[in-house]
Amino acid sequence: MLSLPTQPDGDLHVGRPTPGDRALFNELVDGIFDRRRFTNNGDLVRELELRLCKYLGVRHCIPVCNGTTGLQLACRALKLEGEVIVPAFTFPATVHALQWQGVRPVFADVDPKTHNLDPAAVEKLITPRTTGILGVHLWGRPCQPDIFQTLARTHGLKLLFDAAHAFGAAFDGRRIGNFGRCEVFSFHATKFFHTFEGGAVATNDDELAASIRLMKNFGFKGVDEVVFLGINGKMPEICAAMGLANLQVIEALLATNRKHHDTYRRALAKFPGIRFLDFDDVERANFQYVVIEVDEERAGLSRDALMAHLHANGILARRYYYPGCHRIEPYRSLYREQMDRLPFTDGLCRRVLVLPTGSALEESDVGFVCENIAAALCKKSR
Ligand code: T4K
Repeated sequence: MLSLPTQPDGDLHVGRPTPGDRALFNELVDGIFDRRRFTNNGDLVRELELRLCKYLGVRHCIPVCNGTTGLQLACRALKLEGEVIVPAFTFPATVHALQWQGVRPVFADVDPKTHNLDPAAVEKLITPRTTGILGVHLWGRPCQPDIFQTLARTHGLKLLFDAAHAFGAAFDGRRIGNFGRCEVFSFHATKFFHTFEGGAVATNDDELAASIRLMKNFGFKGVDEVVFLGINGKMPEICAAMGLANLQVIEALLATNRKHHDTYRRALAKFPGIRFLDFDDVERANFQYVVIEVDEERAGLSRDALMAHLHANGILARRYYYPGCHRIEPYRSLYREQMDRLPFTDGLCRRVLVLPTGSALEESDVGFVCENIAAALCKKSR
């Protein structure tokens, strides 16, 4: 027998995964073994795709091995080249997907109120070299996809979205997955909806979907006919089983996230220097991240001091997405001239702290985190 630790390593982490419907998962895994079909577009992957399409109301939702590969496939299938405008306030994978394809990322600043890409800042950066806009629905809140669609149409640009955080979110009554030329989800274990590792490219464009399907399977059209350059972007059956088990609990998880978010807000919004994001009526967020901004002057302590206090008490809050993609390699070396022109992004990188949430936390855990934050703030203001 293997001797592995059986105790959980603490649930007060940002990113604790949801186990989904475990009985269904186990049943599906038995089926995988019975059929001996482990990967290569098996029954469960096909079933997951059907269910995802139905849930999102989209024509195609192609499962892939992770969100990063999904972004790379999308960038390549859209033939992005030259320059593409993208936020720097995002996970590195968003920008890596462009650079990996030899596309120059041009960083636009974000709106400090929403944390999402600012359309006015994007418009100012459009040049004859621009071929596309890569928006990010940060924290699972839609990033004004209607405005970006108009902007892309006006300037003849390709528009795609990194929807890594936004599964289950909607804008103006339409689910994320239906905007731009395509939208890419991450189904990583830390995400609202996950497949352990995984992702999907959602699109209503049949031609684009056909080339992504070929590309994610080495370019194979038939059993031994390869029609163009591809990679291995396939999702295995075990991951699809997790996805199907998670789809069963998605509404309950959304309700839990919403409840935790509201509890945090009720307990903490009264403290000077702590700000929560406000949500618009046209947006349906999934609340998978509880994001606060710590204004050092008004709060009496810095974001980093608050984070250190929480870590010392076993609460693993995270300062996503510090220090911003413009300040990490290879971008800070390659694009020095872009470093100091993102004041709102830099401000958020100094102030934002993400708090633990999700199904691993009880209401009392959220209370414990709030008490610890309150204690740190009160101590400093005494
Ligand atoms: N675009 C955006 C905007 C993204 O946020 C991401 C991924 C992508 C694209 C790329 O999608 P993928 O290729 O990953 O599908 C984590 C995730 O690894 C990453 O997927 C995610 N974004 C990012 C926001 O979070 P780290 O570096 O923070 O991971 P790590 O290992 O520090 O884990 C975070 C916390 O979660 C820890 O406190 C431990 C906890 N955890 C994690 C795992 C994996 C668990 O408790 N159990 C687990 O199984 O990036």
